[in-house]
Amino acid sequence: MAFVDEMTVKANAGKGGDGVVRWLHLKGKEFGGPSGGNGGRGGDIIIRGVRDLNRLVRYKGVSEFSAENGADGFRNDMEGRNGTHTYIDVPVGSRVVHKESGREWDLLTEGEEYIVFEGGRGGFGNSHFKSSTNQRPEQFSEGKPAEEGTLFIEVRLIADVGFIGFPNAGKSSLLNAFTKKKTKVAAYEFTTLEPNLGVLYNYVLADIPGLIEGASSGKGLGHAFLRHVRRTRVLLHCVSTEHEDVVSAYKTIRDELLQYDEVLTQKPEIVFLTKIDEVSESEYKEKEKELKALGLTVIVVSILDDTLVKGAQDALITFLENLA
Ligand SMILES: Nc1nc2c(ncn2[C@@H]2O[C@H](COP(=O)(O)OP(=O)(O)OP(=O)(O)O)[C@@H](O)[C@H]2O)c(=O)[nH]1
Ligand SMILES: [Mg+2]
Repeated sequence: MAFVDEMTVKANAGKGGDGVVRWLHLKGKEFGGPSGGNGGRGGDIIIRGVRDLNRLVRYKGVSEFSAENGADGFRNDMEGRNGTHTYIDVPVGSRVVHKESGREWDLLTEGEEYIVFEGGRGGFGNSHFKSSTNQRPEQFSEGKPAEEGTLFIEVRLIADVGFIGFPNAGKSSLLNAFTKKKTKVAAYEFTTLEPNLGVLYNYVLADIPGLIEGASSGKGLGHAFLRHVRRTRVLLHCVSTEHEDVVSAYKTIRDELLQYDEVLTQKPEIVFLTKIDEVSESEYKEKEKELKALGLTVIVVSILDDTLVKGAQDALITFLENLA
């Protein structure tokens, strides 16, 4: 099933139950006192972080979440039942935005929860209004309306390293080489259509779809999936030796990052010059030199060479450790 990493839904908490007007019926007494109970509280809409990246798929086709209304009060001063809360479970890493007010919540740990829309308070029954001067109150109040609005939910993966680069740069091949993943790899562009996570020692690596020039204006797969590298500590930028001009290829991707959000360009970055087996030694050395001249940390790699793969992996770990 396709990965769903954003959705917009309407949600409404439960309305409070109404208070009621009731009278005590006591044996032998014609007029008992007031006994109308208060209404119950309406249920809340609560967002909660869960460790299930694919959770939003389950909500496909759901356009509205509602919490239960509070029940009206009863006779004998009985309060109406509170409405049940409704939980919206979102993958850990998600950001939820209340569209109307702009309020935001980040759910970074499992079980973390926030009330986004509060249920209405129950109204008062006539018992509540009893006083020395008002022995037989006919008053009651209605339950309060509930909060409601539109939520935009966006999944942002939590990973240490985000793989970025042109399609076909060898990102997924490296993820597979570094971790036990068996992500699809193929000799055409946009093989990867949704993010993949892998684990290298204690580090989580996130491989995302490729970017191209103009991705920010919708070219290729667009650039919305860059949300998945927002929370990463490090960018691993793959530049293939197949580019005639590696410096311009590098800068094209950097520019797309900038178009998406400047914050991404401020993350520590390590550059992998990939597929060095595709060109002569002097050629990749020249490309490596050109990239290094930009002041970048550059590691050369080919997935066909185990020693280079191991070296690149160690370089990445060292890079991460030096940040800590
Ligand atoms: N010769 C050679 N081919 C490689 C190397 N790394 C990857 N490839 C091949 O390059 C092609 C693309 O590799 P992928 O890992 O799918 O590239 P990607 O960057 O994930 O591509 P997208 O998912 O489309 O963005 C595949 O045919 C790989 O087998 C390498 O070091 N040397
Ligand atoms: Mg890929």
